[in-house]
Amino acid sequence: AQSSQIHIFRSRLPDIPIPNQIPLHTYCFQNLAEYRDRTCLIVGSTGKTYSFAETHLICRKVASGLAKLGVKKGDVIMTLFQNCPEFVFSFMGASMIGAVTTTANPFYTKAEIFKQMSASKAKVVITQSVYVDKLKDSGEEYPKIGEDFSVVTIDDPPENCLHFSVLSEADEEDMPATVEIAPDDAVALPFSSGTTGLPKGVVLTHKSLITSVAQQVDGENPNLYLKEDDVVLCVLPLFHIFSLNSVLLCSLRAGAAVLLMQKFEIKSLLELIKKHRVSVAAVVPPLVLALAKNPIVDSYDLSSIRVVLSGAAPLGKELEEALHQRVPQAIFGQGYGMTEAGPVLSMCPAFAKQALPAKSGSCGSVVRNAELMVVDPETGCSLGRNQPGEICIRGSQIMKEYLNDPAATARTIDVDGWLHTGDIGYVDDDDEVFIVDRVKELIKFKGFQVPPAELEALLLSHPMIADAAVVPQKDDAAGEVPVAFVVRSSDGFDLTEEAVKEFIAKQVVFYKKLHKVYFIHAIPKSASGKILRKELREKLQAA
Ligand code: AYL
Repeated sequence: AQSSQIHIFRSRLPDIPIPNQIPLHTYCFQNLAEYRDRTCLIVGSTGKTYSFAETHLICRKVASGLAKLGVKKGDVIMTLFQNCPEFVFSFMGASMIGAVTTTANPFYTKAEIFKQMSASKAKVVITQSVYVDKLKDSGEEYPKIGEDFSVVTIDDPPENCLHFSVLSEADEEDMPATVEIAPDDAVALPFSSGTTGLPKGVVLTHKSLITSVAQQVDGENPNLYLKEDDVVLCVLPLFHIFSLNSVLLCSLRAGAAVLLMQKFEIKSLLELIKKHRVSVAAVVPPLVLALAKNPIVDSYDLSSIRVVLSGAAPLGKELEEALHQRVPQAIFGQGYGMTEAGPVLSMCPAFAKQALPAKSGSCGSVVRNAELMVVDPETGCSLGRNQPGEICIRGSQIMKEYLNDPAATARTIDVDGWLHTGDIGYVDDDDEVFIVDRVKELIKFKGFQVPPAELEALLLSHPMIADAAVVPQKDDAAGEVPVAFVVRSSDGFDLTEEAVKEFIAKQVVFYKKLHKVYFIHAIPKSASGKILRKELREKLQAA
């Protein structure tokens, strides 16, 4: 019998007032007067620091400079770089004039960047000179630098590009006086494939991001307690929402310093942790693996670390315990998020100011001012405790929509406002969330998204491939890797695994590369033509 009862799970911490009627930059710098002279940003590679007052001033200058370049309210700018202070200045500067930042991965190929450029209609790209070639093409339909969009580089600008000083040295007093920003206006446009299909622009508004940050760090008893003297490690890329939200925006709001690292390299990471007394480390499971297993870790002083927050992919208990032995004083826990969810759904309650206990392996409990529901994927019925089903979330933090894609939006956010994650999990007797499986197509390589549909479309463009499907295969180091099942076309009899791998590798960023290609006679499909991914995954396990 179908039960009509709806089980809604809420945080064990009480709801808090959230000032989500103001713009994001106003919110993040709201307490500036209390910590103007404290360190806001530390550049790992050079040791250069920026105080909160300096950071705020440069953001305002960049806002003014962007306006002078013709960027108006609602326009999109793209950031295309590794972690650097200019990311912060650009993102916040854009927010100040009501513009939207789409954050792109600098390791993307030209084709991947082009897709994000055209979908987002970015007017300005802020980048490093080494990446400018990725923005050029002789193709007719390809937009031209200096004509169709402007390119600003933070180092020596190549031909037709501008130097970042045109932004950072603009007069902050020249800012357009009358930009009215509504809570429902977009501020960030990360790309995500969500539960199915190709990457889509995820419209995150001022209200969504303020709500999400507040759910983490605001109130009498913040769920993720960041102190003014904290130094928060920012080694995960800021173009991904985990780092952008839980590291950067949360630290700005809380007055904590952010240590920016361009990329993960174990020795310099350990050096910097020691030198700057890093106290909060946001990590992904592969980074936990490196820290837990690498013998050089033992010769470094990690005593400053008090919180290790892992997210973006499942963290094994054994792995967590292995690292915990090396950093025994730290509290370990997970955050669970999804770009579309704003992104945080649940956070370890042991990070709270008045800490609550949390079990190893749990993703914490649902954030405050939000509702979580678990639904049976077959029947759609709401499930009670300890029963695994699809995790759904509702609250002001979730995305407004997918950019220009009402159909995809409607598939993800239902008429009652519930966002369906495509993750299978349950809530236990202590209100802790456990993620046990994923029903969506998405593959996660070291926490990075690999959308199967994107690789399948590329495979199908190969003349010797008749049909293809891409599924995840478990991997110790990366969590999951993409592997392909390929049906050769009638003239494709001599198509090799190597050729297929190379064909894909040339067109995608490193983490989307195929690790294995299996040739089969037909891709298993449902009557309606949907790939039966579960069957393929089972084939892999049997192999
Ligand atoms: P996206 N455990 C298991 N799976 C996870 C976890 C976790 N802790 N976190 C994320 N995932 C998976 O959009 C899950 O399948 O955002 C989810 O639907 O790149 C998918 O990754 C979403 O991938 C935080 C903590 C942000 C985590 C995040 C996650 C951002 C990843 C802020 O504080």
